[in-house]
Amino acid sequence: MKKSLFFLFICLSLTAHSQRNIQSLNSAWKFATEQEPEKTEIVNIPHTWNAEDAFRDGKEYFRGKGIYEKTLFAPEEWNEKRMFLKFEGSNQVTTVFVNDQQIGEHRGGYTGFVFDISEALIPGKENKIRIEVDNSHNLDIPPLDADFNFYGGIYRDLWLVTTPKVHFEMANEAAGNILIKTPEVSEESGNLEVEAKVVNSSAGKKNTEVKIDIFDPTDKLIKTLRKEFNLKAGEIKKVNFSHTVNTPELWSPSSPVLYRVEASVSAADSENDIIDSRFGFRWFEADPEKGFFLNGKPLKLIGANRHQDFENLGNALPGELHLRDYEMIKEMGANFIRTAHYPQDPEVYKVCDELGLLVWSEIPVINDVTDSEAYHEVSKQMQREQILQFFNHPSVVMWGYMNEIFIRLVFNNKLTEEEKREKIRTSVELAKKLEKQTKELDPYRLSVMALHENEIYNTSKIADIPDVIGWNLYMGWYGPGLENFGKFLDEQHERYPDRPLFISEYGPGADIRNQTSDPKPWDYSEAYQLKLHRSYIRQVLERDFVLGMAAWNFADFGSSFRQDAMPYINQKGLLNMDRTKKDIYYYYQARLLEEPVLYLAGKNFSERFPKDASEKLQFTVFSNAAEVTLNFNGKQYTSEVEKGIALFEISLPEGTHQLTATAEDLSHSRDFTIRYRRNLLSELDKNDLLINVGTHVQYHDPVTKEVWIADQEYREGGFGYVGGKIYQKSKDKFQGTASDIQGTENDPLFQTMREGIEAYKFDVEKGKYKVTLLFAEPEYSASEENIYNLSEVSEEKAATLRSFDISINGEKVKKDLNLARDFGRIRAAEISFITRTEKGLEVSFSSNLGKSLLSAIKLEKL
Ligand code: GCB
Repeated sequence: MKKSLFFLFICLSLTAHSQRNIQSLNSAWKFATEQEPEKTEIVNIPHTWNAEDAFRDGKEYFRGKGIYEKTLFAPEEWNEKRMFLKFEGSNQVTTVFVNDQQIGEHRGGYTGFVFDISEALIPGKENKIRIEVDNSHNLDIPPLDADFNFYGGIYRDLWLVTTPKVHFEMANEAAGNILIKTPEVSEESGNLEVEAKVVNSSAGKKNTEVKIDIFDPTDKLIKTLRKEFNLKAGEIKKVNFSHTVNTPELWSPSSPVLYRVEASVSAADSENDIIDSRFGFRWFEADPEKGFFLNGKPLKLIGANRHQDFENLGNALPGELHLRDYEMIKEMGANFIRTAHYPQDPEVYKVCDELGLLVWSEIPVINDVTDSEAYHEVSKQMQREQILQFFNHPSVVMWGYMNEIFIRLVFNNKLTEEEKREKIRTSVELAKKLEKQTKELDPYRLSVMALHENEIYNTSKIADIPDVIGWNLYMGWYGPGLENFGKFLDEQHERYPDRPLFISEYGPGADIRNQTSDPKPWDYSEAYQLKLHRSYIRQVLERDFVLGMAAWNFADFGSSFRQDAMPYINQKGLLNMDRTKKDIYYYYQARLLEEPVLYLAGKNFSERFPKDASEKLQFTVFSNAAEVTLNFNGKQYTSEVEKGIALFEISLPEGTHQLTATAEDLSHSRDFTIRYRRNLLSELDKNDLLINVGTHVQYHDPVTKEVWIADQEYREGGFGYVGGKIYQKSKDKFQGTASDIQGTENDPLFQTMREGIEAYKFDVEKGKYKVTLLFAEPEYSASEENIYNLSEVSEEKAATLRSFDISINGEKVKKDLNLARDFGRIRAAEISFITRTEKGLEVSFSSNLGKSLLSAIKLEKL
C-alpha cells in the first residue's frame, strides 16, 4: 500500500470508528387510531392519518390519538452507548414509551425534539417502542385555529441516534444542535462564536477535550480550536469558542457561500462524538425609510409564503418534495420565503442556505390565544425550539411569533367588551414575553409579527413590540380596490415612520379552470390573479420604505373548512396543490429573473370564443426583454414589454392556430383554437353548445374537457339569456357563491348563476334537441353557521326558498321546481329535456315563489 493511501485508510477508519450512529427509523410501524383500534395497518414515516379525510365532503377530519408501535432490536454493544429518538416533527402531542415505560411527552407539532431512551432500552433484546400522537384540539397548544389543516401523525423523519457516553447534548430544545453565532460581520472580518454543550453520561469523571474545526466554503480547514476540562459524572457543560475570519466570503442570494464547523468531543476510554453544521457570514438591517439591506446593499425582498402540504399526501412529504418546492421558489426569481405559519422540515432551512433564499420563520401562534399559563409557556417553548434548532442558518433573517392574532376577536360578536379587553391584554402580554425571549436567544436577527388589516393592532400597541411589522393585505379580494393597498401603506408609514414594514401576504384565489379576459374580483380566474399580483408588485416597487413582499401562497393548500372554487382548498397559490404551475408563476419569472424570460400565457385558456372576426382577442406574453413579437401565419405583431408584460390585441380567424412569441433568441409557441360565437348555433351538428350562465367566466371541465363559454345576453339570430341578474351571495362579492356544491366536482359551474332569469333563447333551426339545465340552490339560510350540518334546516324553511315552472317553446315541461325541496340545498342538480322544434328554442322560467335560477345550460342537437 502506498503511504498516502495507507494514511487515508487510517483516517477513514478512525473517523468511521468515532462517528455517532444516526439511522432513520421510518419503516414499517404498526399503526391504528384510537377511534378504530382494531383497524391496524403497517405504515411508513413520514405519515399522517388525515391525508384523505381532510378533503372529504361534509365531515370534520379525525382529530384524536394515533398509535405507532414497533419492536427495536438493540445490539449488545449499545451497553456502551447513549441512545436517543430524534423527531423532526410530529403533530401535535407526542408521548413515547419504551418497553411500556413512559419516556416523555412533547407538545407542539412543528419543531424537533429528542428523547433519551438509554435507561429504558435493553441491549441484546427486542424492545417495544410505542409512540402516541394526538392532534386533538388543545386549548393550551398553538395553533388554536388557522386556515390550514392540522394533519396528525409523525409526519417528518424519525431518527435513532447512538452516541458515546461523553457526547454533545442531544436532549433539550436545541435537539442536538451546536450554536454558531456571527455577531459582527463586515467585508473585512467575520466574528464567529461557537457554543457547544457536552454531557458526561458515564459513571466516572472524564478528562475531556472539545475540538472545533472551521472550514471555508471550499471545505479547506482554516482554523482549529481546542478546550480541555474535567467533566464529573452526569455533568453537562457549555463550552464556548470564538474566532475571527478575515475578509470572509459573504453569503447572499446571488452567492450563497457556506462555511462549516465540525465539533468533536473526546475523552479517555470513550469514542469521539462528532457533529457538524454549516453557517454563513452576512449582515442585514431593516430601515423604516429605505427598506432592507443585505451586506450593506439595498435588497427588495420578494417571494412567497409556503405551506408544507401536498396533493394526496397531507403534510407527510418525502424530503425531495420539500426541496423541489424551494428550488421552484428560487427558479421563480424570488429571494425570500416565509415559512407560514410554522417552522418547517430541517431540510427546508438547509436548502434555503444553499439556494440563497432569505427566510422569515415563525411559530404557529395564530388567530387567537388562550389566557393560560400553559398556552404562554408552550408558545415560548416553540419559539425557543425554533430559534435554537435553526440558529446556524444564514438564510434566516426574521423570527416571527404571531399571525393576525386579533382576527378571531374582531370577528367574534359573541365576546363582551370585557372579554375582548382581556384577550387583548393576554395577547399583548404574550407578545412581550415572546419578543423578550427572542431577543435573549438571538439578538442578531429581526423579530416580526404579521397583522391583518385592522386598527386594533395599532390601538392595542401590539404592533410596537417587534422590530418589523408584516401586513397581510387583501385589498381587491376580501376588501375593495387594488389601489387601496398603496394608500394603506402610505398612511401607515406616515403615522408610524419608525416602523419597518413588510407585506407578509397578498393574493386572490385562482382556479385554472376559470378563464376570462375581463377579470373581476371573486371570479377565481387566473386573469384576476395576474391583475392583482401585477398591481401589488408595482405598488411595492414604487415604495422604497417597504422591505418586501411575500405572495400568499406559493402553492394551493388544504384547509378543511374552506369554501372556494374548489372546496377544502385555499386556492391563492401560484401553483396548484400538485405543484403544476399556474400562469402567474411565469409572470414572477419575467419580473424577477435576470436571465431572459419569454412565456406566452394562456396554458389553460387555449380555447377562445370571440363574437366574430371583428372582436379582438387578448394575448399576454411574460418577458423581461424590451419588446416581444407575436407571429401568426406569417404575420408579425410587435409590442413593447411593460413591467414584465407584452400585450397583444389581435383578431384571428376560426380554427386552431399556432402562435409564436419571440424575443431576442427565445421563442415560445402555443396552439389556440378560435370559434366565433355567431357560428356556434350553426355548428350544433358538430359541437354541443355549453354556457356557464350568470358569469363572464369560461369554465373548463378537466375531466370531460368540455368548455362552458361565458354567458351572454340574447340578441336576435343568436342565443343568450333574457332578464334576471347575476346572482350575488354577498354584497361585496361580485358574483356567485363560494359554497361547496355537493354532488359535483365542477363547483364553479354551479356557483355562478342568473337569478330571476325569464328565458334562455337559441335561434336554432328545425330539429330534435336535448336541453340540459344545471342548477344549485345557493341559499342555506338557517344552517349558515354550520355549513356541515345541512340537516339542521327545517324542511319547511327549505321549501319556502323558491319555486318556478319551466316551459320550452311555451309548453310547460316542469311544474313547481323547488331546488331545495327536490334536491337539497347547495347541491348540483341537472335536468335534461328532449324536444323538437320547427324553429327556435325558448326555455322560459316563471316564478311561483322567490326567484327563478339557472347555473348553466347545454344544448345538443340530436
Ligand atoms: C390570512 C392568513 C392566512 C390565510 C389567508 C387567506 O391572512 O394569515 O393563514 O390563509 O389570509 O387566504 O385568507
